[in-house]
Amino acid sequence: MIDQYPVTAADRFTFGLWTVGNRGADPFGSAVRPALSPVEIVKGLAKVGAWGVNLHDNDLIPMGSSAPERDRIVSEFKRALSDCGMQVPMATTNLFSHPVFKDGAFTAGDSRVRAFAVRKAMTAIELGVELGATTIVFWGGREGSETDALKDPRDAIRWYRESLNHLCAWTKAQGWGLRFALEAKPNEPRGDIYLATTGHMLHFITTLDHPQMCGVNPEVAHETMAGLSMVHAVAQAMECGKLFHIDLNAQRIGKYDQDLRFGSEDLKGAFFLVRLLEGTGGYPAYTGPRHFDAHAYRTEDVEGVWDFARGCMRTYKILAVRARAFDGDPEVQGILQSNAGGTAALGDAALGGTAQIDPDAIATRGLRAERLDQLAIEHIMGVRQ
Ligand code: DIG
Ligand code: MN
Ligand code: MN
Repeated sequence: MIDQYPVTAADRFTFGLWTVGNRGADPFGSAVRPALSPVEIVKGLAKVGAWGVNLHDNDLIPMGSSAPERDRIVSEFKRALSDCGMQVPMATTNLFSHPVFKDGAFTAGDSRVRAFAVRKAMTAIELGVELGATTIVFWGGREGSETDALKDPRDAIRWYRESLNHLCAWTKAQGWGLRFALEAKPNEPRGDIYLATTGHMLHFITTLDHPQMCGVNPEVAHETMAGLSMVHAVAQAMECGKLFHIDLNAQRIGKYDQDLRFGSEDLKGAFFLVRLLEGTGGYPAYTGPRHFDAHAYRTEDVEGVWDFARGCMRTYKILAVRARAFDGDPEVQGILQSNAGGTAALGDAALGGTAQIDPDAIATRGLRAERLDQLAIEHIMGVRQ
């Protein structure tokens, strides 16, 4: 049977080494799957049709590796990338695993830790550049608190800014043309994480010395954990030109960070997110990588991991077709057009015409959102072409 949703390099699907390399350990149980080497992951992702692979520094190079060992590992990885035609569009730094970061990295109260974190990030950025990355993600997993008795959040934010300002200035001086994408999360592993949502990050960027090189990396699970709309977070980032990267996965509200297969929860939210990214609703499409920051269920063996990876990409492709069909549906367009009259830009004419506005008549008008949403549901369910 011909696959109607073939994955191609043009889809720009990427996975992190840590995603398909996740061994299924959780806070209550040890690993259930064997470790996959970075080279095995590159080969496996190429086989399922991914375009690229992302990494934290220590996903590839164990902390404490000697320079010759580091060079050997990188050389072997680069050979696998070349053999498989895989890209490395994004790189990031692990600023959360080592115990030294227990009170944060860029926001640690101990300035020696902050300096160590900035130096580690600089080394990770150099690795990313060596592998061809153009985007550097910063996820401040340990930048938070369990008790605010320990430090004033204003000190933490100031230290965060100081670290990023240094990294922006240093990176710009190298002439690499990199962009930084800041990733928000409301909690876990810290009780509360500073700059908890994409909205917080968008404001924080405006306070930096080099805001133009900084954008956001919203994640479905993280906005959902905060009880917020990922669609609205991404739309706001796109509207101000700050969607530099995106972490796609799935999440049930009110739970720990599940990092589930894309589209496996809240299918309607995934549909409207894909509609934004694909630009079928009239605004420009997102042109960056479609990165799946997710992992397979603990129940899975290695074959199940590749089922997970295929599922992420296939669901995205199916929803992209459904979104195009939805926006190409004459009945959908008819309802959208019937509501388009009130979207004229506010101006003298509109304000001048306020005398003709009959608020009571407008208040009684129905918008046919029920029919429109039913059409969306039917396109998602595949019963309407
Ligand atoms: C978790 O959501 C974070 C880390 O996996 C990584 O730093 C970032 C990259 O997408 N997402
Ligand atoms: Mn993420
Ligand atoms: Mn997550």
